[in-house]
This record gives sequence, C-alpha cells and structure tokens, in this order.
Amino acid sequence: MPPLVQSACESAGPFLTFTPHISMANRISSSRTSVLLTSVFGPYAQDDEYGSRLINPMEFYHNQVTRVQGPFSLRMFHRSWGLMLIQANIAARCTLLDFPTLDRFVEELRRRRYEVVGIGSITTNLLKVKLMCELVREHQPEAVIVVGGHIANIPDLEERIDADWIVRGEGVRWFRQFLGEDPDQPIRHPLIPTRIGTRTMGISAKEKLGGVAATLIPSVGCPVGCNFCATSAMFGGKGKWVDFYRTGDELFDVMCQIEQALSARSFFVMDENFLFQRKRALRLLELIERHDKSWSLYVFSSAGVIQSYTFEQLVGLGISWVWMGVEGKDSRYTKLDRVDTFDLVRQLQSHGIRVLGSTIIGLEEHTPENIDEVIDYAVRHNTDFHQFMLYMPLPGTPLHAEVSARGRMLEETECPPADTHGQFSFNYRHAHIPPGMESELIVRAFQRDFAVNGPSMVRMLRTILAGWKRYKNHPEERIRRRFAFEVRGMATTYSAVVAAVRRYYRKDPALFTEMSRLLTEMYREFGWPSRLCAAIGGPYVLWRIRQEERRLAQGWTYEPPMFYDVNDAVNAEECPGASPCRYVTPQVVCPRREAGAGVV
Ligand code: B12
Ligand code: SF4
Repeated sequence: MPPLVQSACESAGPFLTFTPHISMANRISSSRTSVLLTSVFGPYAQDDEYGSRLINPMEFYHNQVTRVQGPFSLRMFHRSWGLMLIQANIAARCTLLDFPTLDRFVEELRRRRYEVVGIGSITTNLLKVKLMCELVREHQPEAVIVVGGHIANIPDLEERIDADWIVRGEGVRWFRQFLGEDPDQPIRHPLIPTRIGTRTMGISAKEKLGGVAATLIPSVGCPVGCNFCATSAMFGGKGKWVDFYRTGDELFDVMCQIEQALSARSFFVMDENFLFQRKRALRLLELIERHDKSWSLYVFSSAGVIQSYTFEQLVGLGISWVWMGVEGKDSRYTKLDRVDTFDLVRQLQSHGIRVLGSTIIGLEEHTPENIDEVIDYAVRHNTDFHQFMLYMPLPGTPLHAEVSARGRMLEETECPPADTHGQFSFNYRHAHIPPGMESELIVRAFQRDFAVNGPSMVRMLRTILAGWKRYKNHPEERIRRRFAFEVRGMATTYSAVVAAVRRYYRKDPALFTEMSRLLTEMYREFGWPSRLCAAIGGPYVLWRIRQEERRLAQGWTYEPPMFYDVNDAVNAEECPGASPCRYVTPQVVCPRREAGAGVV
C-alpha cells in the first residue's frame, strides 16, 4: 500500500487542513504504543554505498563554514533537535537513537518491540532511510514506519522507500494527533546543550555545565520565503511559519527554566529569523531587563531585519552572534534591500557581535569570468566566519519547481541525492558554469576567505575584544556582566592561542601583522597575565596545531557519539544504558493565535 503523505505544516496552528484520506482510524492509541525515533546511521565522514560522504561529515562548521581551515577548523556536533523535540512532547513510550551505527539500529529492532518507528532525515540521506525502512520491515513487520524531516519533500518519496507515513513539516503536532494525544498542549522544551565534542587547533574544549549554550527553539520556518530556502518551504513558505512559543512571556519563562536546569548563560536560538517577530523579541528584551538577565543569544537573522533594531536593543537582548545571509554581489533578495552589508558587518563587530556571513556560489548571473569578483566581494566583508553554499534547487522550494519546469534538473545518475549537500556539485544545469567546475569554485571561495582573513577562531576573538572594550565601562551592570563573561579566557588561554597563531603565520606578512596587532591589543587590555600566558602557552598551542595538522594529513575524521534516550513513559530498567529525556514544561501559556493570523 502506498504511504500516506501529509503536509504536517498545514496542520500546524493557523494552517490546519487535513488531506481527506487521513482519518482518525489510521491513528494509534498513545497509551499502548511504543515509539522508536531515530536519525540516520553513521559513520558519516566517509564515502560509502549508503550515501555518506567524506566531505559531508555530521559537523556544523567543518562541513560548510571552516572546511578548508585545517587545524584551525572548528569541530563540533549537534544533536538532532527535531527528534528530541518530538520525544519530549509525546506521552507514548518513546526511545530515541541519535547517530546510531547500522548495527546498533538493527540491535534495537531485535531487542525491543515497537509499534511505530519514526526516521528523521534530510534529502541527502535518502539511501540510508531506504535501507532503514527495509530493516524495520524485516525485523518488525508489524511496526508502522513514519518518515519526516526535510527528506519528506522529495516529490516521489513514497515510491522510493517503503514507509507507511511521510510527514512534511512540523512533527510534534503530527505525532500528537497520530497518537491520539491533545495536539494543543503547550510545547515542552527539551534540555539541549548546544554543542558536543568541541575541538579546534588540536585541543578539545571542556564542556562544563554552564559553559555551553543551550539550544532554544522558538519557532520553525521563515516567512521571508527566499526562493531557494528549504527551511522556509518546509514550514509553509512565504508568509508562514510555526511558533512553539508565540510571545516574549512564553519564551522568557522557558529560558528561565532552561537557565536553571542547565546553568546556561547563553542560548543558541534555533529559529531561522528570530528577530523577525519584533513584538516577541522586544517583549523578551523588556523581561530580560526587568529580571536582570545577562544572557548571550546566538541567532540567525536576515540583514534587513537585524538592521531594523538599534544597537541598544541588540546589545540589551544579548545578541552576540548572528548568522546572516550576504548571499552575493547584486543579489536580488528583498531581505537585502537598502542594506549596506559591509557597513552592517563592521558595525555589528564593533559592538562585539560575531558575524557568520553566508554567500551563495552559482547564482544565475555567476559566470567563470565574474566569479572571482563574487568571491572577493564576500571575502571583503571579513566576517568572523563565512559559509559558502552552492545555489541548489532543493525539493519543495519554489526554485526547485522553477528549474524543474525549465527542464534543467540533472538526472540522479548525474547527481545522486547524496551529493546534493551544497558543497560539491550542482543538481541542475547552470546557465553559465560548466558541469563540474562548481566543485572547484566553492573550494576557491573558502580558500580565498581563509588566505585573506585568517582563522575564524581568531577573527572571533578580535570581535569579542572589540565588544569588551566598548562595553566594559557601560553604565548598566547587567551589560558589563555579559561582556565580562564573553571575554573570559582572553587573558589566559586565548592570549596563548593568538601567540601561537601569530607564530604559525610568521611567513605570511599580512596575517602576521594582523595577529601581532591583536596580541598587542590583548597585552594592553589584560597586562602581564596575558603576556605570561602567551609566552608559556603559545609554544604549547603551536605544538598542538602542528600535531593536528599531521593527524589531518593522515586522514583523521570525526564522528559524533551515539545517544540513547528514553522518555518518562519508558521503564528505564528495560533500556539499560539509556539516558532520560530531559525537558522543561511551560508555566506561562498565552492564548493561541486566531486561525489565519499567521502573518506578523
Ligand atoms: C542543525 C542542522 C544541522 C546539523 C545536523 C545535526 C543533526 N543531528 O542532524 C549539522 C550541522 C550537522 C547539519 C549538517 C547538514 N545539513 Co543541516 N541543518 C541544521 C539546521 C540549521 C537546523 C535543524 C533543526 O534542528 N531545526 C529545528 C528542528 C525543530 O526542526 P527540524 O529539524 O526541521 O524538525 C522538525 C520537522 O522537520 C519534523 N521532523 C524532523 N524529524 C522528523 C522525523 C519524523 C518521523 C517526523 C514525523 C517529523 C520530523 O518535526 C520537527 C519538529 O517540528 C537546518 C536548518 C533549519 N533551520 O532547520 C539545516 C538543514 C536541515 N540542513 C541541511 C543540509 C543541506 C545539511 C548538510 C547536507 C549541509 C552541508 N553541506 O553541510 C549537512 C548534512 C550532514 C549529514 N551528513 O547528514 C538542509 C536540509 C535541506 C534538505 N532539503 O534536506 C537544512 C534545511 C538547511 C538548509 N536550508 O539548507 N545540519
Ligand atoms: S531570510 Fe534566510 S531563512 Fe528566511 S527564507 Fe530567506 S534564506 Fe530562508
């Protein structure tokens, strides 16, 4: 029987419509159900027949931001937040396997009986999902298979994998409805330390309670609706999104609880355009001020939106890191209308706000002749980090529909889904760039940025220092406290780091000068402790950098550990070795928005 494909996005909040073939009879009773949620299996950083790719590891920065920065690349992992959110929000017994190996996945299927197996994936991991569905059928033929996440946007997915349900869009509400639970209950927020296994320059960071940001998921989707954007398309496209916490009051309550549970002082705000919802952000600011919170927020934001706030507001909110699309020279995206991105980046950095700029390689007007100009334009922004991505029509986006209609998509034999990760090849015929050339162009962009601007970690220290200098004497103690928190380690570890990097670049006059300038500034600011640490620690850090270089040359790769979590309904004794799914429950819940009021 073909699977049922449902656009869960449409069933979220104001966009509630059900496809007629889905009736309550298809659903399952929560109290009798055991659910297994799983991400796709690893290892990831290798070329294999399941679609893993060496250049597409399970790493945020290393696969798309600092990929050519060698020993200076920032290495870390992030849990599968969507699956964690679903697990925390269903009452049925639920086990979560995050980053299992294939053997571990099979072992779980053999060990315990599940009525529902939910697999979360993006499009590149199609072959893994196909195999996982086959394995479920083999080991648990009675189980209902549900597939969700971005993979669900592949138009004919139901013909390619053996699943019972393919869910497009928001998964919490879908699962609650499917299990016969109340879909309108408040959203419990899982407790998520944002990063795992952080490492750079051959040194692994200590992940102490309180030192790691907590992930916060206020909403999913983005109403701006850029034509290529998979995230926006996934949750309704232009003008639409799904809120988990609609008001500043709800968000503040959840943040306070997370702060307490994880001793968190900073939040990685996983919301594609957090500041877009102005009313919510400004109410949050009000509460943050009133309750004397000195949090740091790491956010994604489009340039026009961030520019619409004053620096007083941004700094007051604690915005200290922003991921922002620069997209490309003369790009025609409305989010960049009337924004001088050079000036904006400079200004943000001067207030201590680290910028991760994002540039698209392969926009329609890009040619082999003008691409260096495009790359130089990006590099001149001198952002702290720079992501380059190929312009790719991903299933579900308006761009995909348009390029398909023009007959320009490649056959999968020419570009398999596993290679559509945006760092290697186009999945369509570009009007000007000859096939295959894009793989070199994207590496060229990263290399140019690295050669001119140096290691991102050091650029970031430069921005943090600028923020400290500007705000260390701010009249408000709350503001001073945050900048003091952000600058910690600068007089010790980071002085050693900059001294090491300076020495590393001793034969590169431009970067050597830049590192020397930064180190002098640190000495001036932090005095003899900084000098001492640079003198003693610098050689040690340099040795670690060289060691890391050798490890990388020998082909060292990095894989995330596996996580095995159970929710409250599972008898923990049945699952030895499992960790409890931890979450906070909202105490402040504002009335839901009226149907149709999805646009701010
Ligand atoms: C964090 C993240 C990562 C992490 C992944 C960590 C992990 N454990 O998987 C890292 C950095 C490693 C990563 C890597 C990549 N990523 Co990524 N990543 C994201 C990001 C920024 C956030 C995802 C997230 O947590 N969102 C918040 C949660 C709540 O939403 P969600 O995951 O969508 O989950 C909801 C629904 O999708 C659904 N759902 C999810 N799973 C399931 C399962 C079931 C059964 C059901 C019913 C529903 C369901 O319910 C959830 C709650 O509503 C998104 C962008 C975004 N804003 O979503 C890109 C994104 C998912 N990544 C993307 C891509 C392309 C990649 C890379 C290929 C990019 C690259 N070249 O580096 C690699 C692939 C790595 C690999 N080997 O697989 C694309 C996917 C596009 C597509 N069509 O598939 C996105 C959308 C970014 C983009 N706009 O291009 N990524
Ligand atoms: S502004 Fe960013 S998140 Fe929003 S639609 Fe455009 S690319 Fe996507």
